[in-house]
Amino acid sequence: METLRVRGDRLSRRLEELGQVGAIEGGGCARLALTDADRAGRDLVVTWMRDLGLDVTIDEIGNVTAERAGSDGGPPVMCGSHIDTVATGGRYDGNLGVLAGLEVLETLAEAGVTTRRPLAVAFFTDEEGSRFAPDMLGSLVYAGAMTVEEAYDLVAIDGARLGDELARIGYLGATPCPGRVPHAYVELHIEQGPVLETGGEVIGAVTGVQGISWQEVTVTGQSNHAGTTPMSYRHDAGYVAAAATVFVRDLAAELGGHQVGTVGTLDLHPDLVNVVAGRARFTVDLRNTDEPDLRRAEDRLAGELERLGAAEGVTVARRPLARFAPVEFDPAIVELVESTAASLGFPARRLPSGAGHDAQMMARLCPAGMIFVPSAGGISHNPAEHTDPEHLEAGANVLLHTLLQLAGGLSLGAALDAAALDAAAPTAAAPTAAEPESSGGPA
Ligand code: HGY
Ligand code: MN
Ligand code: MN
Repeated sequence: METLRVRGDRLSRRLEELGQVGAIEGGGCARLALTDADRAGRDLVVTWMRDLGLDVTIDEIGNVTAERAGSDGGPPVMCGSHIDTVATGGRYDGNLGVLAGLEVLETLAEAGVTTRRPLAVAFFTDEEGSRFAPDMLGSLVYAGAMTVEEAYDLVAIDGARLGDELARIGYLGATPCPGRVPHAYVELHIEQGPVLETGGEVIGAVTGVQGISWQEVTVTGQSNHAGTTPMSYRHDAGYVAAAATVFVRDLAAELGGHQVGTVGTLDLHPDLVNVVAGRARFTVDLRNTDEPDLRRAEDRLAGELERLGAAEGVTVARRPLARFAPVEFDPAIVELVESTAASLGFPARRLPSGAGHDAQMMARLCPAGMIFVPSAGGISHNPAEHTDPEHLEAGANVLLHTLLQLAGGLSLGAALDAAALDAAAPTAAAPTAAEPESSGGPA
């Protein structure tokens, strides 16, 4: 089994074909969660799953799991990711983890290999969160940290209700949430940053995911004439939004370390050249690998918004959209990814993830970990997103042999003692992240 390898050409072909669904200029994809494009992407991947004879289930939040039987029953070793994208997405973010999982199962079927434990590949609903906040929504519900009822009532940035959209695209499944607890979960994903490429490594053994804080800020001032209103008379919501945006940038520079801050959306009203903005609505994405530092950043921003609001005579309302504390992956899995990469001859390094991933939610249920491959130029959430085919194949081969070792196949290096992993599995509920204080979309 040591010589078993995936078919890199077949993986690349499927990525190319899925990349054509919701294709946008520049070679990227636009498949926002629960849109018609997302449905088309889902239908294509489900067809591939069924063509492989896998047992496909759709759960109450639209997560899709395809399972391949093992010689023993019991909980599967699971892999997967997401196939929804941001509106200006690339063709590898999420898609790689799902299609590489499919490739692994097809490779095992062709080789006539049956693992001891069942194997499963899943795609989770609305991982991106950019249409329906919070992100990692499907895996959050799968992990039992949000009820389906609460999720169904989430409102999108375009006003749609999540439950209605899920039914409309035909993916409101019957399999209950929370989902079945897997034996272990491993996610292959592009790094989406510059670390591996800069360091010359091919594989990242991901140690965890940084904390995420999303909030929507609504500033209400007074629309007024741009020419006749003296500056001292103004209650300019646009100015407060701009000053807050600069503050977020400067705060990240001041705090340093892993602190990052982004104002990614900004909407002014009435949005006219000769009218002082009476209302500004924008979002702030703060992240840090360290929870106390992330809280410090949130508190500093809250204080600055209060100061700006008082000085400009406007009101400032804040609405949390997502809040997840940093997550550490299971050390045994991090070690297994690293040793498997070494056994396959791929230079590897450990690193935290700057992006959120479904694996951080699955880590609440079972031992979880991730495998990264390089992103060209560190670019992602951009049609120019690219990963070299040989890196895609390398990642899929590390996934293949990591899953084989977890599922009781032959080991490449030091076999991971399944009993040790069982012992590592969280007995009490895994330390749950701070729950999103609220997760609705715009009111
Ligand atoms: O926002 C994120 O980190 C992920 O792409 N959902
Ligand atoms: Mn992703
Ligand atoms: Mn993404």
